[in-house]
Amino acid sequence: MHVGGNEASGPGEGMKIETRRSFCRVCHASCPIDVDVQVDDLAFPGGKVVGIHGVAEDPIFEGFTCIKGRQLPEQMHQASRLRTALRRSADGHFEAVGSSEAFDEIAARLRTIIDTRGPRAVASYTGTGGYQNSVAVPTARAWHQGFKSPSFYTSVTIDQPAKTTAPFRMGMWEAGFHNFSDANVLMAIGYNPMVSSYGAVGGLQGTNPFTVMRRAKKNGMKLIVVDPRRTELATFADVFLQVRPGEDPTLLAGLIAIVMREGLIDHEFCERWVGDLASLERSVAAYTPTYVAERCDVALEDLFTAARMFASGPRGTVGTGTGPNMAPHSSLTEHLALALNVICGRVNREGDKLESGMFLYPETPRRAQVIAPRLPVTGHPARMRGLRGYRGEMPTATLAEEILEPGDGRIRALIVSGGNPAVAWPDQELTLRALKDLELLVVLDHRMTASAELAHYVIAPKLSLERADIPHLMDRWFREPYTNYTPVTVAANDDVHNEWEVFWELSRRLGYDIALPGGNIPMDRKPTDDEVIDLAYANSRMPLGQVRANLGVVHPELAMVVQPADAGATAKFTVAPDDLMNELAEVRQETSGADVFPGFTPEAFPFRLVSRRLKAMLNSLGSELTALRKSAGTTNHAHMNPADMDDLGLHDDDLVVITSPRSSITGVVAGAKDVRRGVISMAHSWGGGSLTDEKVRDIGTPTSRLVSTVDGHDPVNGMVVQSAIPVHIARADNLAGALT
Ligand SMILES: Nc1nc2c(c(=O)[nH]1)N[C@H]1C(S)=C(S)[C@@H](COP(=O)(O)OP(=O)(O)OC[C@H]3O[C@@H](n4cnc5c(=O)[nH]c(N)nc54)[C@H](O)[C@@H]3O)O[C@H]1N2
Ligand SMILES: Nc1nc2c(c(=O)[nH]1)N[C@H]1C(S)=C(S)[C@@H](COP(=O)(O)OP(=O)(O)OC[C@H]3O[C@@H](n4cnc5c(=O)[nH]c(N)nc54)[C@H](O)[C@@H]3O)O[C@H]1N2
Ligand code: SF4
Ligand SMILES: [Mo]
Repeated sequence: MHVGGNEASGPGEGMKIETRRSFCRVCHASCPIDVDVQVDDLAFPGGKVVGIHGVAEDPIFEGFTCIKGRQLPEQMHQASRLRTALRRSADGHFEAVGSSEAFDEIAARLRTIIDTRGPRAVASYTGTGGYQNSVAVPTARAWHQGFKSPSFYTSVTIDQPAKTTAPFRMGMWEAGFHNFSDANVLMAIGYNPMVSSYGAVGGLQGTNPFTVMRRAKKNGMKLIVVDPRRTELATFADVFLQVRPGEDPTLLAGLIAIVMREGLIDHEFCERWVGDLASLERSVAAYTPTYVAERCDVALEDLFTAARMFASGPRGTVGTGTGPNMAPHSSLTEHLALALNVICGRVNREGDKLESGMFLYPETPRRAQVIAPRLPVTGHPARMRGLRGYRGEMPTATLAEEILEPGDGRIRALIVSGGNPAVAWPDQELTLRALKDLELLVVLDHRMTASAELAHYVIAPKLSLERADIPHLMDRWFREPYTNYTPVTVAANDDVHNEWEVFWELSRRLGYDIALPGGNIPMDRKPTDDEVIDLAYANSRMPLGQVRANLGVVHPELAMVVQPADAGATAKFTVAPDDLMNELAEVRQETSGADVFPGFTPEAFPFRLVSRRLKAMLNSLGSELTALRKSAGTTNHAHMNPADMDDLGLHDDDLVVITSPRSSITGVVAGAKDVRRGVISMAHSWGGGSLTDEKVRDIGTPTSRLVSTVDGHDPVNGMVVQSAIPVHIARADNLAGALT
């Protein structure tokens, strides 16, 4: 303990400050932090968070934090933070209510719905805010299993679901693709880790991204970036393909065709492990370099350079991010990227070491062999579009219709755990109608969001520093076999709950069990966060006691080493499955990716709206925090190339109406030379729960209103088009004009 503040955190003289080690959970990156806690303020018996610092001695983060994580003091203690449960009264007002009373009432309503409509009628949706909590998803999932309700949803199915489904269909390499750490080349298609901390297969993750990228470049790594916007990542690129959005399947088919025609593939590897190489070669044949260069609008020479640079490796991967995974034909794109890795043999071989320790999950064999392809989509049927659940969850793009569509199994109750459907789910108009139609909507959020405003009950959550936790997402992606853990940093002293506690409170009242891998959560007494973590991660490769004793430690001796293939290993990759190769043939007949929208014409919708992340926001979170609002601004600008603005007679700060085949939003234009022509680049999940945009300059507008749940949906995983959306842009001379 020391007395007095330090300059970085700014607490005043004479305060008693304790510095406690934790890690940030505002986003998934899990940056280690030192938290200055004032312990002598009587108004904060659990401790007051007054400063956040990076941990310079951490072996992989080296002191890195971002602007969002540094706002934890304000997030924890700002006046507008919800600290008690709220109940919507008959006249529409919210009133504070003790959470115990709220849980009694919610459980009673759930009882009636389950008894009269069946368990399917009760759904939950865990969003990004819940996902950063290591026990939220396991508990919500197990809660549903406790009363046999299949209606478990998360934001993953509207994020990059092809990341789940495509590897199953192609087959997986047990030892994984090449690591980033010793890559000679990296091809990054539509992701931007410098802002998002997201890094795709074999890609750069958010662990100190700028320093790590500079080092990799210094060591000679070649970088190919494919993005309609010259992103922060693209500034490091050796080759930058500033593609037309929505044309990634064409680009990838073209790259595969060049690599195959020039004999640059790994023949020996393909001979042994690929079952249908000739079919792939036939399927990409029509994607000639001139056709591809023209359709994607990249220089022919750059296309060849990228293909040859990637193929010469010898180590490194191609990976995709949310851009192409939200554009038309997302499963096909993801598949072709994986196939390019496979035919170039970019997998870990016998004796190679895996980069991440994957300490929190059960140890599985890591042999240099293929896990046979299989269809992953075998879950409970959705009632829409012939879709099904996969990996134990249901596709979120159907949830609004599951609520609205009459019939057996109709969803009547929804618990939202750290999500903001009103601005994030595809088709805002449909989503708002659905949320208002529910018999019971419970939202677990510390902010009064557009979704919370529609709830019957809002439950106030513990925030990250009030919870014990493990970095369950990064554990698979850390660039080294690294462990971390945080105990509770400051004790909560309001009527707030960890996500697991909410499901536990309801289960106790309903008489259901929550069965986790290590056993049932005790119902006769309230366990601690740590006990629940132990139950949820009971089969971890490293016992959790050992994880807790190793905070921010790299364990080189525990790296997994790839074992030889079994003598009888026969499974092979399917790089050219019939359905996807048929889709590839259809793509060749399109004029552009936007053809997936019925009625699309290039004249009616000449622009493409692409999605992006902002460094000072996390989806809809951020504008309530002073420094983030100052950095991000109060609207999600429609970033446009100045030459396009000139053509349309637009100036910075002008209002425009952006119209897609589905709907319209109003936007505020900002000139951006880094955006290619014909494109507008906008962040998602802004705005509120109104379909008119009079507050566009104050709160922005949600791009999700432009999106349809039907047009261009993926037949396997139900993913919809949320980027590369065809749009028309017209100047709105005043706001009234914009609203017509
Ligand atoms: N058009 C379009 N649509 C998109 C996207 C796009 O790019 N374009 N992106 C998609 C993607 S990738 C995603 S992930 C989704 C995002 O969809 P959501 O995850 O539903 O949206 P968020 O705005 O991230 O909502 C997270 C909420 O969690 C709350 N929260 C933060 N911390 C905590 C906590 O500790 N506990 C609890 N209980 N709550 C907390 C925040 O206040 C916030 O309201 O949107 C998808 N929709
Ligand atoms: N600071 C910050 N960090 C975040 C988030 C945030 O909101 N803010 N959100 C978190 C979430 S929920 C997620 S899922 C991850 C996402 O992480 P990323 O996938 O890295 O997300 P973005 O930074 O939006 O990068 C997507 C890129 O795709 C490009 N793009 C758009 N359409 C296309 C297309 O059709 N083709 C190609 N080739 N490129 C295209 C965009 O221009 C953009 O540069 O980030 C997470 N991290
Ligand atoms: S990148 Fe920023 S928000 Fe994400 S964990 Fe690190 S400090 Fe927190
Ligand atoms: Mo996401």
